[in-house]
Amino acid sequence: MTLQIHEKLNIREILQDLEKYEPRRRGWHWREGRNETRIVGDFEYHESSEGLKNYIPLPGSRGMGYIDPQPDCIITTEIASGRFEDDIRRMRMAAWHGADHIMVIRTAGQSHIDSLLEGTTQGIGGIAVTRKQVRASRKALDLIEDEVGRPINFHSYISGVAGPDIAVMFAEEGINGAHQDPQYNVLYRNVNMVRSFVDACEAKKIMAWADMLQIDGAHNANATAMKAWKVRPELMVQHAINCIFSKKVGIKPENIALSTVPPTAPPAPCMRLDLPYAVALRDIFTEYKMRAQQNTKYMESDMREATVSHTLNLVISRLTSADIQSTITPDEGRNVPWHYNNIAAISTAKQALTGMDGLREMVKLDREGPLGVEVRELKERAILFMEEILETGGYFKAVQEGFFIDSGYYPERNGDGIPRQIEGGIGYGWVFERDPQYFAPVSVHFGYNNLPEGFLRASEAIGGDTFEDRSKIQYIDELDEFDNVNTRLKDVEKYENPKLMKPEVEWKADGIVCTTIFLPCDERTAEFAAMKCGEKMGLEDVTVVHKQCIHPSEGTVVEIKGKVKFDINVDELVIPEKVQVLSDQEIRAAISERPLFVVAATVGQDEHSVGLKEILDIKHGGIEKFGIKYLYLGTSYPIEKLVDAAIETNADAILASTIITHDDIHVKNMRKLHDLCVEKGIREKVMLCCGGTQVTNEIAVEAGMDAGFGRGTHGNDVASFLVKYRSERESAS
Ligand code: Z98
Repeated sequence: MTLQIHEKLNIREILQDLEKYEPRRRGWHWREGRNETRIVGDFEYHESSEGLKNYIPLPGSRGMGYIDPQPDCIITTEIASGRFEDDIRRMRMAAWHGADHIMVIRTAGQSHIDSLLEGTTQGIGGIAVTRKQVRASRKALDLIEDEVGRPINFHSYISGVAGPDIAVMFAEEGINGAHQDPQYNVLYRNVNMVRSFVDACEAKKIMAWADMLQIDGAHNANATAMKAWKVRPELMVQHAINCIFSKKVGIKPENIALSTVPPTAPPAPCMRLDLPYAVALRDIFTEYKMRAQQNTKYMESDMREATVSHTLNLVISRLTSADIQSTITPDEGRNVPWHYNNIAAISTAKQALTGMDGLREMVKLDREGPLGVEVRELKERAILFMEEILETGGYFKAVQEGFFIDSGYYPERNGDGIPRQIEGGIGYGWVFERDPQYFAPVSVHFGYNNLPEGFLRASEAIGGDTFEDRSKIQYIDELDEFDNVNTRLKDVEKYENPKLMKPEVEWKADGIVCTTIFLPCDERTAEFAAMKCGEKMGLEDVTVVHKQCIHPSEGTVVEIKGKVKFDINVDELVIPEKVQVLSDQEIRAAISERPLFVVAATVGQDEHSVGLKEILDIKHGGIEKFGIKYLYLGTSYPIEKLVDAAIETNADAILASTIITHDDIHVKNMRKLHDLCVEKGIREKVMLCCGGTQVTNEIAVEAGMDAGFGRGTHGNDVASFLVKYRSERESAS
């Protein structure tokens, strides 16, 4: 099975024979060709990696030959629609834009689930992770990575009391990376701390076998703390605990990644706080990898604000280092995981990292000044924190005393940390010392195992375990007869016909659209007025996803989402044939070989000049940019004089603009222009083009023009036409 670029990913084919599917590889994959100088298009890159086979480049690449250089670090996107059949399509789109680390966060906190779920999907307050979802996603990613020509890392979460079970399933299914940090369970999910650390030994051991990359959970302290910048020393302590613990269990340091996050965002003077923190981390954790998370603590529903904060975070990544660059969109807060916002965040990372390629070769961090002082202070605070943990009697005691997520800047303490009881929490009392006879017949296991005599490996006792013999993996299909992928696909079956579609945001054919509305009133009134607008526009289930006060009484901008009921039938659309526009280089080459001269004016009693000037002037990419020379004669220009000017200057073309349309004056003017040219004997020689807001190519051609240009026309459209039409006419004559 291979993907065809012009065909949609077929989920039914993915599901076919899924019970037999074997992931093609295990382990994490870094981008290839880093640390090499690379030429892409006209440029040399110093911090890039191998390019993609298929990709969507940044919009600005238009003037640069549509190049799509790939930064050196992995780019992450979190995909979380809650339906794996829809997630898979988003993964494909994300990969084309440059993501090669796909994290799937399930809508039901995995830590709330007490065992490995097989065969279950929805119905328990969200989506839990199941083998079927994981396998289908990995199978699709195997195809997607072939399509883009770069391995894609698939990632999820190993947490809660079912952590070790999940780890086994992930290892079996070729998951390449996971969050695993026992501190996360303890602090945020109140899993008993002893249980959490014991389970983590087993989970980490399995991750080490599967060569998975591990991300810790320190960033959650940042997101949870009242004043996020105050917990910087604690974040370092959390990183340290999980790093050294993981290393001792057996994960190799290059597979241990710190989930670093710049702790603040504007309006804080964030660089002065975040940069020293980033430098201090890199000073201490030299042998580990840096997963640079985007700040989420201060992310509201405003895309623009999130993008600026993200970009500032990316400056830090380039000034220090990042092995993985994470991206997140405000959608998490808005509860609308849009496909295109995933892409927007990936593109922000790709754009900023590429733009700052080689920055460190030119800009040096000055450790002599305030940066050095601040870095030293942070490290000292973190070390003092660690020492106090030891004095208190160790990590468990420290947690019990509420050391963590305290909003004081250590050694200051505010007493508002999250205390957990050593003898309490979920799973308390379920840790037992291993009996001397203890024996687990598995090939990967942490700690004591009473290997029977004559056995080299414990799993020999059962003739190999699932890591050694995949045929022993029990694949259980979904058991819910009402809510499973097949029933969900059936509900949207008619949209498998590519001629039929509906707008969508989250799930296939969900009908959701998003609209931006400005209302000239205060914020509260605007919120309700915007919902009313949505209803009047025929939307259902209207909700506000974002609002921003522009002025307390003058206005508010509101973004709403709502559902449309209708379908779009492609067969009913009138789609004019797409005009193939020559590239800028092709136009320039043709003009330099044979110059072209045009006369231009806004004709009749029409004073509009802007549109035509945009087409002519070099400033806005007008035809002048390609070397075409022109004579601009002004507005309200008589058609007779325009034709005379063309004769006098021996022009190759006449560009006439006509905006006013009452009484069909635009059509009459075009006819008159054509007729006059015929009368004066130049119609065969001169190309006639007319433009205006109500002009279309069809109207213009019918009125005797060679081409018409309407809204959205740029200089290159006109220049391309002139070049192509000139040679077409010549070869026809
Ligand atoms: C990120 N948006 O990292 P539940 N373990 C750790 C975690 O950080 C998380 C979970 C488990 C963040 C992701 N973090 C949020 C260390 C989640 C998930 O039980 O499924 O919620 O655990 O990019």
